[in-house]
Amino acid sequence: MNRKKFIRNIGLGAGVLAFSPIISACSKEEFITNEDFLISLPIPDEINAASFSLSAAKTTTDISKDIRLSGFQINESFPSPTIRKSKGDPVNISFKNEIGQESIIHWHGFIIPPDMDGHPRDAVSSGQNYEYKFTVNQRAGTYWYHPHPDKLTGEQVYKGMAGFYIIEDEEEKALNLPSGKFEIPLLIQDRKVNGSGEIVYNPSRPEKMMTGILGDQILINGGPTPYHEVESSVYRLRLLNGSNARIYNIAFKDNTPYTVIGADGGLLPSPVDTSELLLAPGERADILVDFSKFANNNVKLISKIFEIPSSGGMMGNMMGSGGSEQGTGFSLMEFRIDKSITGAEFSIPEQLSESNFPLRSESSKTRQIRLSMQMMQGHTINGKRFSMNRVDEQVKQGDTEIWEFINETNEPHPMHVHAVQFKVLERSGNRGLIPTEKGWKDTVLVMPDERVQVIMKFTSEKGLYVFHCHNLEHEDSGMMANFEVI
Ligand SMILES: [Cu+2]
Repeated sequence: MNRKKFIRNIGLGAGVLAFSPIISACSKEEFITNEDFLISLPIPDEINAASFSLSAAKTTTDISKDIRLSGFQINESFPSPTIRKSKGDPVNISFKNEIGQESIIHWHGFIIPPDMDGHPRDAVSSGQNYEYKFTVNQRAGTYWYHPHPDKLTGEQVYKGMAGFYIIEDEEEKALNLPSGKFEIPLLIQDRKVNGSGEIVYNPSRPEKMMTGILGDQILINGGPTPYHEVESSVYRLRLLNGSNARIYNIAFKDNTPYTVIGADGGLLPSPVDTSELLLAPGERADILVDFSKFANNNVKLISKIFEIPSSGGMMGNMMGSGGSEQGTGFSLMEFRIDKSITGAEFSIPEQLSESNFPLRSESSKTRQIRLSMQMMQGHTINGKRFSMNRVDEQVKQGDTEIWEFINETNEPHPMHVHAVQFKVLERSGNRGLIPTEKGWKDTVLVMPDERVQVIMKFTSEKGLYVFHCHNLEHEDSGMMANFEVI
């Protein structure tokens, strides 16, 4: 391995002081970066057909000359192929499972019938197929797909099964946003690489029980800290955090601001400029970046250091075999700007989409969803671990409800509700709402001690769906629950 890794210590992070003297002996790493940027950014192939197969099988691939992945691939592709469709297009997808474990695919962010949603009870054994037939009748946006079997989701996503599912519609097309080579999907994942250069799924006990698996090797679209050549003009980056547990704070190294135009469920009502943005596992952000604004020719997209109040990450670190704690800074990739090529002028419209979020006054009920950690039990929702056939919540079809996620643990939990898009109403504490929370969401980050209220209207078909933490080790250890639309 000839990769250069720079780790700089800045002493104790503020969060550490809450712990015992033994634990406070560790220091917070400010930045981990691979400065080589040797690999050109891979762009996954696109599927546009009305009928197609997704065949999952065991594979071993060299993802660089130093790093090998023995995992699972869909259609022999890592990451999985990007599916791109228009709103209203019917689709027939045959999922063929040949990975040696049970599996099922979930279409993250879609409002589709319960037997199409990839509920863990629909998992099929290896050697079997699952046939999907549905129509997506919801807003354009950056959605994605990944496996969802009970207790095995973390391993299967980690080993390579995850891809974009992009939906387009007329409202979005009318804006003429950057497209073609000016529209770049970026799937961000972290991985642990062992001494022989193998990516292995081996969460340590503290990672399983507390932090989720945390690695120090960043992969963008499966490429280790890659580079990408761009022109001196405006690009649309579709960011997807497909990591099991790691949260990123998306920024450019020189702090150049960018414009957030979309979130999980598509375009925001209006653009928001920022220079950093938290993106938790499962979340997406659509951003516009004007590369003519950068002073240098080479700019690094990074995850900027951030604090998590009373995070258990240090504990995971202390007990060995985990990657750097949550909040550590990382280089993600490098953009190389060719300043001699300037694209067409693009001015960002002041209004992007019509906002018709549900109002507080329309809500018929407020449900409290307690996220807790119990001795010998692990992570729970309202005191219980997931049980396949127990119905935990019932909601009336057509009703609008407020759900209040209450984090009673010292870990962050990105909470995802299937079959709806919601609007974040408020968050306790100082953080307030972040730019992506001005739009439609299906996953919301709930930090330790926070209470976050979201409002949503249940318009999906009647039946059983799940909601869960999108830290996949938390999900697999039981932080998931069933809700039934009646
Ligand atoms: Cu969690």
